[in-house]
Amino acid sequence: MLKKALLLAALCACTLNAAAHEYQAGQLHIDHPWSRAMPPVAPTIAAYFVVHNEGKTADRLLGADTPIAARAELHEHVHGADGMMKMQQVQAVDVPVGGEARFAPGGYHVMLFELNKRPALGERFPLTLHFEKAGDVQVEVAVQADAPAANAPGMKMDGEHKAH
Ligand SMILES: [Cu+2]
Repeated sequence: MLKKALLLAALCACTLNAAAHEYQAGQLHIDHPWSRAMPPVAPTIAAYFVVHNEGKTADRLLGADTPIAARAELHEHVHGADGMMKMQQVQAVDVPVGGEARFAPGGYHVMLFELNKRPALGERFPLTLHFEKAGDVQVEVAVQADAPAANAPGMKMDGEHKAH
């Protein structure tokens, strides 16, 4: 019953905001994959999304690939010793039971290199996520000007508000 209500809320959000989309893959729920629209000269682009684990076993995101880029890497931003933000590749990102893996600007992201196509604002491109347990999950990444509202109706399902 609760599940049904949440689903309806999500559908309503989709009607109001055409860009909102989400995916269910077994115990994993993937919210709104998106990428910031970049100028055509940008050498790389980044993809963001949130993976919720609604099951009873932990999973891990091990990698990704997309037809629009030769290479996709999992990256995180870290504070360097000099106080500057820099990014580095990670081999896997945990999706804990009852928790989430949050890919967002300033944190984890899927970085795409050697682009053979630059999707324009308003377009979507396919991205396949490789999970250790859930296997391969294909999502569509929406190219938009700004980050999605984190607490838009239907987008936030765990009622959790993080300070950062
Ligand atoms: Cu990066």
